[in-house]
Amino acid sequence: MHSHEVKWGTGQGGTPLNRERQRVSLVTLGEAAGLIVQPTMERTLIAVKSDGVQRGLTGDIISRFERRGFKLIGMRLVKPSEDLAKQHYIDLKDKPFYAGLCKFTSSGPFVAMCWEGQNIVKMSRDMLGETNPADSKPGTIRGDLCVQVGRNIIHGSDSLETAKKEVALWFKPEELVEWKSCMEPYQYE
Ligand code: DAT
Ligand code: MG
Repeated sequence: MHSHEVKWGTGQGGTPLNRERQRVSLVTLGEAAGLIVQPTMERTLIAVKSDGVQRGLTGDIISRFERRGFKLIGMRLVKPSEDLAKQHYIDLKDKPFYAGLCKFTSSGPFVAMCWEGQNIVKMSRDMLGETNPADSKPGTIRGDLCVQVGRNIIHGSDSLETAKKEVALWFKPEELVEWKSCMEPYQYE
């Protein structure tokens, strides 16, 4: 049966399968009309930078993402090459702090992680706080755990497009693990 042939209501087509088809058709119609916006499942790059690792904050940071209900699908502890650090921060290449930033980043250790969840790009940026810890609200990672912009302990992709690029920069496809979380039915309806 094509979706436009679905009989609405409880009469004909009232089997569970048809009811599910009707629901899907209604959602599709709602989306097309712009009435329903489905949140998207996204992936993002979160990294504990060398200052965060040195200060023993890796566990706290991972814990916040776990407790929020996001899913870890990739993790690597690395000492990045200076080239990789430069590539990672390429958008900032004209900033006066670029060289120092890349040098500091490549000193390692650096914990690169890929996390997955609905709307995770924006939600994780909110969890990080502002770039400058001094502007970050208590309760955020930077607002709770650090003081200065050059030692702000964590990286998070700032848009979906950046996230795709950054996850690909730090992870080979086979380093990302597809797994089904047993918590999912209690996090997403
Ligand atoms: P964010 O890490 O919040 O995405 P960004 O991409 O603008 O911020 O900058 C990347 C990193 O560069 C940032 O986490 C710390 C460093 N940085 C930014 N602005 C700086 C500044 N004014 N002085 C020193 N380091 C800075
Ligand atoms: Mg950034």
